[in-house]
Amino acid sequence: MSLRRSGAALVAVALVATIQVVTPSQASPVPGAPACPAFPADSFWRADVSTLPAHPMSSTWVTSVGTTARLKADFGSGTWDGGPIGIPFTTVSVAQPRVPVSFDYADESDAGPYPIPPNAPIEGGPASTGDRHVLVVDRDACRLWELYSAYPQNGGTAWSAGSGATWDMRSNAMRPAGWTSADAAGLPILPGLVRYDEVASGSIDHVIRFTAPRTANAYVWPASHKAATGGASDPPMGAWFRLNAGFDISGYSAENQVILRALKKHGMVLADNGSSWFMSGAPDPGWNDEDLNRLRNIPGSMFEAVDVSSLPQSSTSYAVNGPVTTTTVTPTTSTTATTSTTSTTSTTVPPAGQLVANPGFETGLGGWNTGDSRTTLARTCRVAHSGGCSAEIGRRQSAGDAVLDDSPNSVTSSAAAVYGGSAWVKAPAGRSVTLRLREYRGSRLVQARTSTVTGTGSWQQVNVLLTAGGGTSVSIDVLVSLTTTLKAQVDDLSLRRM
Ligand SMILES: [Ca+2]
Ligand SMILES: [Ca+2]
Repeated sequence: MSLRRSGAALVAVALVATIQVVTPSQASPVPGAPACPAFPADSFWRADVSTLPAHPMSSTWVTSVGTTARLKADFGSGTWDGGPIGIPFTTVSVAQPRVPVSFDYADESDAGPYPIPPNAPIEGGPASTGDRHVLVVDRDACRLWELYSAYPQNGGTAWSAGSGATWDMRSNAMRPAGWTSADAAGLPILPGLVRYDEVASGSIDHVIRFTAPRTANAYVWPASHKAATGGASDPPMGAWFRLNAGFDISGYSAENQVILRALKKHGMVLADNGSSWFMSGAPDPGWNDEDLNRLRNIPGSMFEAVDVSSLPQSSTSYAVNGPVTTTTVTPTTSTTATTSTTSTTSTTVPPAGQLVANPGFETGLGGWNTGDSRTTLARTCRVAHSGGCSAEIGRRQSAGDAVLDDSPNSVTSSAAAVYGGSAWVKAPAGRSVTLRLREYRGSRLVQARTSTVTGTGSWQQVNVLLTAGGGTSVSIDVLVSLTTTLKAQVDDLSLRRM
Protein backbone atom coordinates (compact mmCIF):
# COMPACT_ATOMS: atom_id res chain seq x y z
CA MET A 1 0.00 0.00 0.00
CA SER A 2 1.37 3.38 -0.83
CA LEU A 3 0.37 5.54 2.06
CA ARG A 4 1.30 9.15 1.95
CA ARG A 5 4.19 10.38 4.03
CA SER A 6 3.30 12.91 6.63
CA GLY A 7 5.46 16.01 6.56
CA ALA A 8 5.74 16.47 10.31
CA ALA A 9 6.18 13.71 12.80
CA LEU A 10 3.55 13.57 15.47
CA VAL A 11 4.94 12.56 18.80
CA ALA A 12 2.12 10.92 20.63
CA VAL A 13 2.34 10.71 24.38
CA ALA A 14 0.32 7.88 25.91
CA LEU A 15 -2.61 8.54 23.71
CA VAL A 16 -5.43 6.62 22.25
CA ALA A 17 -5.44 7.72 18.66
CA THR A 18 -7.62 7.22 15.68
CA ILE A 19 -5.63 5.88 12.78
CA GLN A 20 -6.75 7.47 9.58
CA VAL A 21 -5.44 5.40 6.76
CA VAL A 22 -5.00 7.41 3.60
CA THR A 23 -6.59 5.53 0.76
CA PRO A 24 -3.86 4.20 -1.50
CA SER A 25 -3.92 5.26 -5.10
CA GLN A 26 -5.92 2.66 -6.94
CA ALA A 27 -6.24 1.76 -10.54
CA SER A 28 -9.28 3.19 -12.22
CA PRO A 29 -11.84 0.51 -11.39
CA VAL A 30 -13.03 -1.63 -14.24
CA PRO A 31 -16.26 -0.17 -15.67
CA GLY A 32 -19.18 -2.09 -14.19
CA ALA A 33 -17.25 -3.02 -11.05
CA PRO A 34 -16.66 0.31 -9.32
CA ALA A 35 -15.95 -1.21 -5.90
CA CYS A 36 -13.23 -3.54 -7.10
CA PRO A 37 -9.58 -2.51 -7.40
CA ALA A 38 -7.93 -3.97 -10.48
CA PHE A 39 -5.51 -5.65 -8.07
CA PRO A 40 -3.92 -4.01 -5.02
CA ALA A 41 -2.13 -0.69 -5.13
CA ASP A 42 1.14 -2.41 -4.21
CA SER A 43 0.89 -5.06 -6.91
CA PHE A 44 3.40 -5.14 -9.74
CA TRP A 45 0.66 -3.89 -12.06
CA ARG A 46 1.00 -0.43 -10.48
CA ALA A 47 4.81 -0.35 -10.33
CA ASP A 48 6.72 2.65 -11.67
CA VAL A 49 9.71 1.25 -13.55
CA SER A 50 10.85 4.50 -15.12
CA THR A 51 13.95 4.80 -12.93
CA LEU A 52 14.97 1.14 -12.70
CA PRO A 53 18.17 0.04 -14.46
CA ALA A 54 18.04 -1.52 -17.90
CA HIS A 55 18.20 -5.30 -17.99
CA PRO A 56 21.59 -6.78 -18.97
CA MET A 57 19.80 -8.75 -21.72
CA SER A 58 17.93 -5.73 -23.03
CA SER A 59 19.50 -5.44 -26.45
CA THR A 60 19.34 -9.20 -27.03
CA TRP A 61 15.70 -9.35 -26.10
CA VAL A 62 14.70 -6.25 -28.05
CA THR A 63 16.46 -7.75 -31.07
CA SER A 64 14.47 -10.95 -30.60
CA VAL A 65 11.12 -9.17 -30.49
CA GLY A 66 12.25 -6.96 -33.36
CA THR A 67 14.06 -3.63 -33.54
CA THR A 68 12.24 -2.65 -36.71
CA ALA A 69 8.93 -4.36 -35.86
CA ARG A 70 6.46 -1.69 -34.86
CA LEU A 71 4.31 -1.06 -31.81
CA LYS A 72 0.69 -2.04 -32.36
CA ALA A 73 -2.48 -1.23 -30.43
CA ASP A 74 -4.23 -4.58 -30.84
CA PHE A 75 -7.61 -3.14 -29.92
CA GLY A 76 -10.08 -0.64 -31.27
CA SER A 77 -13.66 0.15 -32.16
CA GLY A 78 -15.77 -1.53 -34.78
CA THR A 79 -15.16 -5.09 -35.89
CA TRP A 80 -12.50 -7.10 -37.65
CA ASP A 81 -13.32 -10.47 -39.18
CA GLY A 82 -16.77 -10.20 -37.65
CA GLY A 83 -15.57 -9.82 -34.06
CA PRO A 84 -14.76 -6.97 -31.69
CA ILE A 85 -11.16 -5.72 -31.84
CA GLY A 86 -9.32 -6.55 -28.64
CA ILE A 87 -10.06 -8.67 -25.60
CA PRO A 88 -13.56 -7.97 -24.23
CA PHE A 89 -14.71 -8.42 -20.65
CA THR A 90 -18.01 -8.32 -18.82
CA THR A 91 -19.14 -7.92 -15.23
CA VAL A 92 -21.74 -9.90 -13.31
CA SER A 93 -23.31 -9.80 -9.87
CA VAL A 94 -22.74 -12.42 -7.24
CA ALA A 95 -26.14 -13.82 -8.25
CA GLN A 96 -24.83 -14.92 -11.65
CA PRO A 97 -25.40 -18.70 -11.81
CA ARG A 98 -22.18 -20.67 -12.00
CA VAL A 99 -21.81 -23.17 -14.79
CA PRO A 100 -19.43 -26.12 -15.15
CA VAL A 101 -16.32 -25.70 -17.31
CA SER A 102 -14.30 -28.59 -18.76
CA PHE A 103 -10.60 -27.92 -19.42
CA ASP A 104 -7.99 -29.31 -21.79
CA TYR A 105 -5.37 -28.39 -19.18
CA ALA A 106 -7.37 -29.32 -16.10
CA ASP A 107 -4.30 -29.94 -13.96
CA GLU A 108 -3.23 -26.29 -14.27
CA SER A 109 -6.71 -24.73 -14.27
CA ASP A 110 -8.86 -23.60 -11.38
CA ALA A 111 -11.83 -25.93 -11.23
CA GLY A 112 -15.29 -24.60 -11.93
CA PRO A 113 -18.05 -23.82 -11.80
CA TYR A 114 -17.51 -20.31 -13.19
CA PRO A 115 -20.05 -17.44 -13.21
CA ILE A 116 -20.04 -17.13 -17.00
CA PRO A 117 -23.25 -15.66 -18.46
CA PRO A 118 -24.52 -17.42 -21.60
CA ASN A 119 -23.91 -14.25 -23.65
CA ALA A 120 -20.43 -13.51 -22.31
CA PRO A 121 -18.39 -11.72 -24.97
CA ILE A 122 -15.75 -13.90 -26.59
CA GLU A 123 -12.51 -12.47 -27.96
CA GLY A 124 -12.81 -12.41 -31.74
CA GLY A 125 -16.57 -12.99 -31.64
CA PRO A 126 -18.67 -16.15 -31.40
CA ALA A 127 -17.22 -17.65 -34.59
CA SER A 128 -13.58 -16.86 -33.79
CA THR A 129 -10.94 -19.52 -34.29
CA GLY A 130 -8.40 -17.49 -32.29
CA ASP A 131 -7.62 -17.32 -28.59
CA ARG A 132 -11.30 -16.91 -27.61
CA HIS A 133 -10.56 -15.38 -24.20
CA VAL A 134 -13.56 -14.81 -21.94
CA LEU A 135 -13.07 -12.47 -18.96
CA VAL A 136 -15.73 -12.04 -16.26
CA VAL A 137 -15.60 -9.88 -13.13
CA ASP A 138 -17.89 -10.69 -10.20
CA ARG A 139 -18.40 -7.10 -9.12
CA ASP A 140 -19.73 -8.09 -5.69
CA ALA A 141 -16.99 -10.54 -4.74
CA CYS A 142 -14.29 -8.61 -6.67
CA ARG A 143 -13.24 -11.88 -8.20
CA LEU A 144 -11.92 -12.22 -11.73
CA TRP A 145 -12.64 -15.31 -13.84
CA GLU A 146 -10.74 -15.88 -17.10
CA LEU A 147 -10.92 -18.59 -19.77
CA TYR A 148 -8.74 -19.32 -22.78
CA SER A 149 -10.20 -21.00 -25.89
CA ALA A 150 -13.68 -20.81 -24.42
CA TYR A 151 -16.65 -22.40 -26.19
CA PRO A 152 -20.22 -22.34 -24.82
CA GLN A 153 -21.96 -25.71 -24.69
CA ASN A 154 -25.73 -26.24 -24.77
CA GLY A 155 -26.52 -22.54 -24.99
CA GLY A 156 -23.95 -21.57 -22.37
CA THR A 157 -25.26 -23.85 -19.62
CA ALA A 158 -21.73 -25.24 -19.63
CA TRP A 159 -18.42 -24.22 -21.23
CA SER A 160 -15.36 -25.97 -22.51
CA ALA A 161 -12.01 -24.20 -22.42
CA GLY A 162 -8.32 -24.77 -22.90
CA SER A 163 -7.47 -23.39 -19.47
CA GLY A 164 -8.98 -21.14 -16.84
CA ALA A 165 -8.04 -19.24 -13.73
CA THR A 166 -9.68 -17.12 -11.07
CA TRP A 167 -8.23 -14.34 -8.91
CA ASP A 168 -9.25 -12.31 -5.90
CA MET A 169 -8.79 -8.80 -7.30
CA ARG A 170 -7.84 -7.54 -3.83
CA SER A 171 -5.03 -10.06 -3.42
CA ASN A 172 -1.41 -10.25 -4.56
CA ALA A 173 -1.34 -14.05 -4.35
CA MET A 174 0.16 -15.69 -7.42
CA ARG A 175 -0.80 -18.93 -9.07
CA PRO A 176 1.35 -21.96 -8.25
CA ALA A 177 4.71 -21.77 -10.01
CA GLY A 178 4.57 -23.52 -13.35
CA TRP A 179 0.82 -23.21 -13.79
CA THR A 180 -0.67 -21.55 -16.81
CA SER A 181 -3.68 -19.25 -16.58
CA ALA A 182 -5.87 -18.04 -19.41
CA ASP A 183 -2.56 -16.56 -20.55
CA ALA A 184 0.76 -18.23 -21.35
CA ALA A 185 2.58 -16.27 -18.63
CA GLY A 186 0.27 -17.46 -15.83
CA LEU A 187 -0.89 -13.87 -15.33
CA PRO A 188 -4.37 -12.41 -15.22
CA ILE A 189 -5.23 -10.67 -18.50
CA LEU A 190 -7.74 -8.01 -17.47
CA PRO A 191 -5.43 -5.76 -15.40
CA GLY A 192 -2.99 -5.46 -18.32
CA LEU A 193 -5.54 -4.30 -20.88
CA VAL A 194 -5.52 -0.76 -22.23
CA ARG A 195 -9.07 0.53 -21.69
CA TYR A 196 -10.76 3.46 -23.35
CA ASP A 197 -12.16 4.75 -20.05
CA GLU A 198 -8.60 5.06 -18.77
CA VAL A 199 -7.38 6.92 -21.82
CA ALA A 200 -10.42 9.20 -21.64
CA SER A 201 -9.60 9.92 -17.99
CA GLY A 202 -6.09 11.01 -18.99
CA SER A 203 -4.10 8.31 -17.24
CA ILE A 204 -3.29 4.63 -17.45
CA ASP A 205 -1.77 3.69 -14.12
CA HIS A 206 -0.70 0.14 -14.82
CA VAL A 207 1.58 -2.16 -16.76
CA ILE A 208 0.31 -3.15 -20.22
CA ARG A 209 0.14 -6.70 -21.55
CA PHE A 210 1.97 -7.42 -24.81
CA THR A 211 3.02 -10.32 -27.00
CA ALA A 212 6.16 -11.48 -28.79
CA PRO A 213 6.64 -14.25 -31.33
CA ARG A 214 9.37 -16.26 -29.57
CA THR A 215 9.95 -16.77 -25.85
CA ALA A 216 12.67 -18.54 -23.91
CA ASN A 217 12.26 -21.84 -22.11
CA ALA A 218 11.85 -19.89 -18.88
CA TYR A 219 9.68 -17.44 -17.03
CA VAL A 220 10.60 -14.61 -14.68
CA TRP A 221 8.58 -12.89 -11.97
CA PRO A 222 5.83 -11.72 -12.23
CA ALA A 223 5.14 -14.53 -14.69
CA SER A 224 4.66 -18.06 -13.41
CA HIS A 225 4.44 -20.09 -16.62
CA LYS A 226 6.45 -20.46 -19.84
CA ALA A 227 5.59 -21.36 -23.39
CA ALA A 228 9.15 -22.08 -24.62
CA THR A 229 8.63 -21.26 -28.27
CA GLY A 230 12.19 -19.99 -28.68
CA GLY A 231 15.62 -20.21 -27.13
CA ALA A 232 18.22 -18.53 -24.97
CA SER A 233 18.34 -15.30 -26.98
CA ASP A 234 14.59 -14.79 -26.67
CA PRO A 235 12.91 -13.07 -23.72
CA PRO A 236 11.24 -15.18 -21.03
CA MET A 237 7.57 -14.82 -20.16
CA GLY A 238 7.32 -11.96 -17.69
CA ALA A 239 10.10 -9.93 -19.33
CA TRP A 240 9.35 -6.27 -18.71
CA PHE A 241 9.98 -3.47 -21.21
CA ARG A 242 9.52 0.29 -21.22
CA LEU A 243 9.52 3.04 -23.79
CA ASN A 244 12.77 5.02 -23.71
CA ALA A 245 12.42 8.07 -21.48
CA GLY A 246 13.80 10.30 -24.22
CA PHE A 247 11.23 9.27 -26.82
CA ASP A 248 9.40 12.43 -27.92
CA ILE A 249 5.65 11.92 -27.60
CA SER A 250 4.65 15.52 -28.34
CA GLY A 251 3.57 14.80 -31.91
CA TYR A 252 0.95 12.28 -30.87
CA SER A 253 -2.71 12.83 -30.02
CA ALA A 254 -3.69 13.38 -26.41
CA GLU A 255 -5.13 9.87 -26.31
CA ASN A 256 -1.99 8.25 -27.68
CA GLN A 257 0.14 10.29 -25.30
CA VAL A 258 -1.74 8.69 -22.39
CA ILE A 259 -0.68 5.26 -23.68
CA LEU A 260 2.89 6.37 -24.36
CA ARG A 261 3.28 7.93 -20.91
CA ALA A 262 2.13 4.63 -19.38
CA LEU A 263 4.71 2.78 -21.49
CA LYS A 264 7.43 5.01 -20.08
CA LYS A 265 6.29 4.86 -16.46
CA HIS A 266 4.80 1.38 -16.03
CA GLY A 267 6.01 -0.36 -19.17
CA MET A 268 4.68 -3.57 -20.61
CA VAL A 269 5.06 -7.20 -19.60
CA LEU A 270 5.46 -10.10 -21.99
CA ALA A 271 2.44 -12.29 -21.34
CA ASP A 272 1.84 -14.43 -24.41
CA ASN A 273 3.20 -15.53 -27.73
CA GLY A 274 1.85 -13.46 -30.60
CA SER A 275 2.87 -10.69 -32.95
CA SER A 276 5.80 -8.45 -32.01
CA TRP A 277 5.05 -5.49 -29.73
CA PHE A 278 1.26 -6.01 -29.87
CA MET A 279 -0.31 -4.29 -26.87
CA SER A 280 -3.56 -5.78 -25.61
CA GLY A 281 -6.62 -3.69 -24.90
CA ALA A 282 -10.36 -3.90 -24.57
CA PRO A 283 -12.65 -3.12 -27.51
CA ASP A 284 -14.64 0.08 -27.12
CA PRO A 285 -16.72 2.20 -29.49
CA GLY A 286 -14.78 5.22 -28.23
CA TRP A 287 -11.50 4.19 -29.85
CA ASN A 288 -10.33 6.09 -32.92
CA ASP A 289 -8.76 3.24 -34.89
CA GLU A 290 -7.04 5.55 -37.35
CA ASP A 291 -5.39 7.49 -34.54
CA LEU A 292 -4.36 4.33 -32.67
CA ASN A 293 -2.72 3.18 -35.88
CA ARG A 294 -0.32 6.14 -35.66
CA LEU A 295 1.41 4.31 -32.81
CA ARG A 296 2.48 1.93 -35.55
CA ASN A 297 5.37 4.22 -36.47
CA ILE A 298 7.22 3.46 -33.21
CA PRO A 299 9.87 0.77 -33.78
CA GLY A 300 10.96 -1.82 -31.24
CA SER A 301 14.34 -0.10 -31.01
CA MET A 302 12.64 2.62 -28.96
CA PHE A 303 12.11 0.10 -26.11
CA GLU A 304 14.41 -1.40 -23.54
CA ALA A 305 14.06 -4.27 -21.11
CA VAL A 306 14.01 -3.30 -17.44
CA ASP A 307 15.80 -5.00 -14.56
CA VAL A 308 12.96 -5.42 -12.04
CA SER A 309 14.91 -7.68 -9.68
CA SER A 310 14.55 -5.10 -6.88
CA LEU A 311 10.74 -5.16 -7.03
CA PRO A 312 9.37 -8.50 -5.82
CA GLN A 313 8.73 -9.05 -2.13
CA SER A 314 8.70 -12.79 -2.74
CA SER A 315 8.47 -15.23 -5.60
CA THR A 316 4.91 -16.10 -4.65
CA SER A 317 3.43 -12.61 -4.49
CA TYR A 318 2.68 -9.85 -6.96
CA ALA A 319 3.45 -7.33 -4.19
CA VAL A 320 6.37 -5.02 -4.83
CA ASN A 321 8.79 -3.31 -2.49
CA GLY A 322 8.01 0.34 -2.28
CA PRO A 323 9.17 3.36 -0.41
CA VAL A 324 8.66 3.08 3.31
CA THR A 325 5.29 4.58 4.05
CA THR A 326 3.61 5.88 7.14
CA THR A 327 0.10 6.22 8.40
CA THR A 328 -1.45 9.57 9.13
CA VAL A 329 -2.33 9.91 12.78
CA THR A 330 -5.24 12.02 13.90
CA PRO A 331 -4.73 12.39 17.63
CA THR A 332 -7.68 12.62 19.94
CA THR A 333 -5.67 13.65 22.95
CA SER A 334 -2.91 16.13 23.50
CA THR A 335 0.10 15.73 21.29
CA THR A 336 3.17 17.69 20.47
CA ALA A 337 3.79 18.33 16.84
CA THR A 338 7.42 18.68 15.91
CA THR A 339 8.91 19.54 12.61
CA SER A 340 11.21 16.91 11.30
CA THR A 341 13.14 16.47 8.12
CA THR A 342 12.56 12.75 8.16
CA SER A 343 9.12 11.27 8.38
CA THR A 344 8.58 8.65 11.01
CA THR A 345 6.28 5.76 11.46
CA SER A 346 3.29 6.25 13.70
CA THR A 347 4.24 5.47 17.26
CA THR A 348 0.70 4.83 18.33
CA VAL A 349 0.17 1.63 20.27
CA PRO A 350 -3.16 -0.13 19.96
CA PRO A 351 -5.01 -0.82 23.22
CA ALA A 352 -4.07 -3.86 25.21
CA GLY A 353 -6.45 -6.76 24.80
CA GLN A 354 -8.28 -8.50 22.01
CA LEU A 355 -7.65 -6.93 18.61
CA VAL A 356 -9.43 -9.44 16.38
CA ALA A 357 -12.77 -7.98 15.34
CA ASN A 358 -14.60 -11.22 14.57
CA PRO A 359 -12.90 -14.00 16.53
CA GLY A 360 -15.76 -16.51 16.68
CA PHE A 361 -17.61 -16.50 13.34
CA GLU A 362 -20.98 -16.45 15.09
CA THR A 363 -22.62 -14.11 12.60
CA GLY A 364 -20.40 -14.33 9.52
CA LEU A 365 -16.92 -14.35 8.02
CA GLY A 366 -16.41 -10.58 8.25
CA GLY A 367 -12.79 -9.57 8.69
CA TRP A 368 -11.46 -12.83 7.25
CA ASN A 369 -10.42 -13.94 3.81
CA THR A 370 -8.47 -16.69 2.12
CA GLY A 371 -4.72 -16.19 2.08
CA ASP A 372 -4.38 -17.50 -1.45
CA SER A 373 -6.45 -18.52 -4.44
CA ARG A 374 -6.19 -22.26 -3.65
CA THR A 375 -7.99 -21.96 -0.33
CA THR A 376 -11.72 -22.36 0.14
CA LEU A 377 -13.39 -20.57 3.05
CA ALA A 378 -16.88 -21.10 4.40
CA ARG A 379 -18.68 -20.73 7.69
CA THR A 380 -19.98 -23.87 9.28
CA CYS A 381 -22.47 -24.17 12.12
CA ARG A 382 -22.12 -27.93 12.42
CA VAL A 383 -19.08 -27.68 14.62
CA ALA A 384 -17.59 -24.98 16.80
CA HIS A 385 -15.05 -24.60 19.57
CA SER A 386 -17.34 -22.13 21.29
CA GLY A 387 -20.69 -20.66 20.34
CA GLY A 388 -22.43 -22.33 17.43
CA CYS A 389 -20.23 -21.71 14.37
CA SER A 390 -16.66 -21.69 13.11
CA ALA A 391 -14.70 -21.04 9.92
CA GLU A 392 -14.02 -24.01 7.67
CA ILE A 393 -11.08 -24.00 5.28
CA GLY A 394 -10.17 -26.39 2.50
CA ARG A 395 -8.21 -26.64 -0.71
CA ARG A 396 -9.51 -26.51 -4.27
CA GLN A 397 -7.94 -28.87 -6.79
CA SER A 398 -4.55 -29.56 -5.22
CA ALA A 399 -3.04 -30.43 -1.86
CA GLY A 400 -1.20 -27.77 0.10
CA ASP A 401 -1.65 -25.21 2.84
CA ALA A 402 -5.13 -23.75 3.23
CA VAL A 403 -4.70 -20.24 4.59
CA LEU A 404 -7.15 -18.21 6.70
CA ASP A 405 -6.03 -14.56 6.79
CA ASP A 406 -7.39 -11.57 8.70
CA SER A 407 -8.37 -8.97 6.13
CA PRO A 408 -7.74 -6.16 6.78
CA ASN A 409 -4.96 -6.89 9.23
CA SER A 410 -6.18 -6.80 12.84
CA VAL A 411 -3.37 -4.46 13.89
CA THR A 412 -2.88 -1.41 11.72
CA SER A 413 -0.29 0.28 13.90
CA SER A 414 2.08 -2.16 15.52
CA ALA A 415 4.62 0.12 17.20
CA ALA A 416 7.11 -1.54 19.51
CA ALA A 417 4.87 -3.89 21.40
CA VAL A 418 4.58 -7.61 22.00
CA TYR A 419 1.66 -9.41 20.38
CA GLY A 420 0.28 -12.79 21.33
CA GLY A 421 -1.71 -14.79 18.82
CA SER A 422 -3.90 -17.77 19.51
CA ALA A 423 -6.27 -19.96 17.54
CA TRP A 424 -8.35 -23.06 18.13
CA VAL A 425 -8.12 -25.46 15.21
CA LYS A 426 -9.79 -28.79 14.51
CA ALA A 427 -7.66 -30.44 11.84
CA PRO A 428 -7.61 -34.03 10.57
CA ALA A 429 -5.10 -36.24 12.39
CA GLY A 430 -1.57 -35.91 11.07
CA ARG A 431 -2.04 -32.63 9.20
CA SER A 432 0.24 -29.74 10.14
CA VAL A 433 -1.41 -26.69 11.74
CA THR A 434 0.49 -23.39 11.81
CA LEU A 435 -0.38 -20.11 13.45
CA ARG A 436 1.55 -17.23 11.90
CA LEU A 437 1.98 -13.60 12.86
CA ARG A 438 3.52 -11.36 10.22
CA GLU A 439 4.66 -7.80 10.74
CA TYR A 440 4.66 -5.38 7.82
CA ARG A 441 6.15 -1.96 7.35
CA GLY A 442 3.88 -0.46 4.72
CA SER A 443 3.71 -3.28 2.20
CA ARG A 444 7.09 -4.79 3.09
CA LEU A 445 7.31 -7.90 5.24
CA VAL A 446 9.43 -7.18 8.31
CA GLN A 447 9.26 -10.53 10.05
CA ALA A 448 7.13 -13.60 10.60
CA ARG A 449 6.73 -15.81 13.67
CA THR A 450 5.10 -19.21 13.43
CA SER A 451 4.11 -22.05 15.69
CA THR A 452 3.21 -25.46 14.26
CA VAL A 453 1.42 -28.44 15.79
CA THR A 454 0.14 -31.69 14.33
CA GLY A 455 -3.60 -32.15 13.95
CA THR A 456 -5.33 -34.68 16.17
CA GLY A 457 -8.88 -34.64 14.81
CA SER A 458 -9.96 -32.72 17.91
CA TRP A 459 -9.89 -29.04 18.84
CA GLN A 460 -6.42 -27.90 19.84
CA GLN A 461 -4.95 -24.49 20.63
CA VAL A 462 -1.93 -22.96 18.89
CA ASN A 463 -0.10 -19.94 20.29
CA VAL A 464 2.62 -17.67 18.96
CA LEU A 465 4.35 -14.47 20.13
CA LEU A 466 5.77 -11.62 18.06
CA THR A 467 7.82 -8.67 19.29
CA ALA A 468 7.13 -5.89 16.84
CA GLY A 469 10.14 -4.25 15.28
CA GLY A 470 9.20 -0.97 13.69
CA GLY A 471 6.44 -2.15 11.41
CA THR A 472 3.07 -0.62 10.74
CA SER A 473 0.74 -3.61 10.81
CA VAL A 474 0.43 -7.16 12.09
CA SER A 475 -1.42 -9.93 10.28
CA ILE A 476 -2.64 -13.19 11.82
CA ASP A 477 -3.02 -16.31 9.66
CA VAL A 478 -3.84 -19.98 10.21
CA LEU A 479 -2.34 -22.48 7.77
CA VAL A 480 -3.44 -26.13 7.63
CA SER A 481 -1.95 -28.65 5.19
CA LEU A 482 -4.93 -30.22 3.46
CA THR A 483 -5.97 -32.15 0.41
CA THR A 484 -9.02 -31.38 -1.71
CA THR A 485 -11.11 -33.85 0.31
CA LEU A 486 -10.08 -32.68 3.79
CA LYS A 487 -11.39 -29.69 5.75
CA ALA A 488 -10.27 -28.01 8.95
CA GLN A 489 -12.23 -25.72 11.27
CA VAL A 490 -10.87 -22.63 13.01
CA ASP A 491 -12.51 -20.77 15.87
CA ASP A 492 -11.84 -18.32 18.71
CA LEU A 493 -8.89 -16.53 17.16
CA SER A 494 -7.14 -14.02 19.29
CA LEU A 495 -4.49 -11.38 18.75
CA ARG A 496 -3.67 -9.38 21.86
CA ARG A 497 -1.20 -6.66 22.63
CA MET A 498 0.53 -7.99 25.72
CA1 LIG B 1 -17.46 -19.83 17.27
CA1 LIG C 1 -3.96 -10.32 7.13
